[in-house]
Amino acid sequence: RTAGSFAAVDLGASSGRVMVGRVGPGTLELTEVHRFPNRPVRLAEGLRWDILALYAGVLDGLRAAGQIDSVGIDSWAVDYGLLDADGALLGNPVHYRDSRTEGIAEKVWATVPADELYAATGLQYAPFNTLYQLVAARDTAQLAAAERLLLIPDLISYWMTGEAGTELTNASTTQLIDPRTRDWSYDTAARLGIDLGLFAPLRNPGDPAGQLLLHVLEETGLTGPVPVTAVGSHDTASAVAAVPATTDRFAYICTGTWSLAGLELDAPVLTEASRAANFTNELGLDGTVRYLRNIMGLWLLQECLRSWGNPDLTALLRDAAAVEPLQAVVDAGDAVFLAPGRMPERIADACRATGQPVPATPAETTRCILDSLALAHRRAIAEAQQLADRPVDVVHIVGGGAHNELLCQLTADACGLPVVAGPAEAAALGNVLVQARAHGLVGDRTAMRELLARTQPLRRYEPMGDAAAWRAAEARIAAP
Ligand code: LFR
Repeated sequence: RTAGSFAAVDLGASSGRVMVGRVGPGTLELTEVHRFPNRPVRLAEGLRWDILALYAGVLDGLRAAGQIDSVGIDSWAVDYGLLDADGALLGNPVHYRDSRTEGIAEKVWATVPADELYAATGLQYAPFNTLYQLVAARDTAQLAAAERLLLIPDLISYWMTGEAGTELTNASTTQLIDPRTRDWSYDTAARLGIDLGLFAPLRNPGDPAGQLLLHVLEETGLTGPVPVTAVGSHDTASAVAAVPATTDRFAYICTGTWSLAGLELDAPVLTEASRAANFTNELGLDGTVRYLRNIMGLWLLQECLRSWGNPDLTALLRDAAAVEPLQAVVDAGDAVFLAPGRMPERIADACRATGQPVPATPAETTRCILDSLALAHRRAIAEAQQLADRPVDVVHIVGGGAHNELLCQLTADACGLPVVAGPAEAAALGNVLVQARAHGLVGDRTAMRELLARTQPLRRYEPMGDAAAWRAAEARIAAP
């Protein structure tokens, strides 16, 4: 066999899609066959994912995909569904932006101090790490009734195949994995009373993950057997796998709802300085570590667009490009922006609190957001190089933000490095390539990246402008 078709199910925080990748000798083509909204639902009990709507979208996508050689599933990280002893889902999975984890970290750190937690798991502090979610859920009727915990892509995979597993790259975002052993951090779980028996056995990207069940074949019109292949089921792991780098000296920014900015390393960085800088060591393909920082990302803009009644984005970005640069910036890494709602007001508040001019129009607010993201990209990439002692010559921007020319140019300017933008559908491409590799159609990670660099349209941005202006802007939001 020299060619194959692979369906990539890629679920993001604001939309899901099913893409079909055709891989042949030296060729890689991706087609979107179905896209559907992901609309979280606010209930009295809190913010929930509409997981059945997502699964229905996945099935629609597979029906549109036509006959394929395999399916792979990736999604956002950390969240999960609980199953009872009969294998039925208990309730709607809780959204990572739900407020149930407020104040939980302090409770956890009283048992396992933050520095010990970092040394054991290498994970940044984020209130939504699965570990904090599970501590927040302690004593709930739902957790007491649960026999199984499946991370979101593993849940979708379980519904399609009847087989339960825990894919490693996504497991690494739970804060219950030791990035050195790439196995559970048994000690961390025991100290916090978290039952690791809830988790299904670990599996690696490329592992077989079962076959579509009969009723799934019927629903989708596919002819069996159709295997499901484990991929980097954390979307960011799949996206990093699809960074079209042609050198080792690269940094990446995976842009979408979040900006995930950092480096691909061979080993975790678990120093105190790294902890203080809140860098995370998530696991990637083939024993790599995704050493990166979470930045609020285009969420800031998405939430503003929602408040403004969804105006035309192209026009807004054109107007933002004409606004005077760096008038006001906010700390795009600040967790104050995590929750939904009132985003233009919250950005204005942050500008006011740091004694800067308050953006008055949507164009000014948009410019403030993009300048702030570029500044946060600059900081993350500078600090990652320093903390890991790994200098880079180029920054790759993959994911949805690769289409945002202003963001790409500002990032090049702020970092003082060339930016190579694309592919926008990196997560789906990484998903497809891992399946293709498991089916013997592509070589190692380097070969995958060469194929991407040769086949995907990329755009290069050279740094321009005034480096001192970015340094000055950074000083305006630096902690006192
Ligand atoms: C990006 C992402 C990030 C993760 C966040 C929450 O889609 O997966 O990597 O930190 O969502 O799960």
